Amino acid sequence: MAIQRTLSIIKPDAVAKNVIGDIIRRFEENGLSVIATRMTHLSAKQAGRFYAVHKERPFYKDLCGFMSSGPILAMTLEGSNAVNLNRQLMGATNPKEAEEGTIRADHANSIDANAVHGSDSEENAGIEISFFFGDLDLNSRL
Ligand code: IDP
Ligand code: MG
Repeated sequence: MAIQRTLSIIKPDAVAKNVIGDIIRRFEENGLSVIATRMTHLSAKQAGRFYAVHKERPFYKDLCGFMSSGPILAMTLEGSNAVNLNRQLMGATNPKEAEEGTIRADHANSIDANAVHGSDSEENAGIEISFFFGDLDLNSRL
């Protein structure tokens, strides 16, 4: 399987619950390496730019409000099949549908406050990584 990079965000609900360590442990135990991190508190406008693909969706305004409600931890993960592996570890968007043992099954309270974001394709991973990180911030672990 090809080595890939993907963007993960620990959302404001999970940061507030103090489960950053538990989430990163799951990535590391499953063969993903953290190659960049950034804790930040987005404005609603910045969250809106990040989630621009969803701007026509009915939940867009709430999503931007939630993502700017507190600090987040953005990180770049690197490893074999990183995009899909991260999505598997996250679980389904709606925690009620998330498989047992996934991050969202264990830490998400609702479809809005669902603990983590993960890129959904290699192309979007590239775009999302550049939203938070420049080349000099990315420290390959290979
Ligand atoms: P994903 O985070 O699993 O990739 P997306 O469909 O890309 O899911 O949606 C982005 C985020 O928007 C979700 O993580 C969730 O926080 C929020 N969201 C998605 N669908 C709904 C919904 O039906 N109601 C409220 N929030 C939603
Ligand atoms: Mg998505």
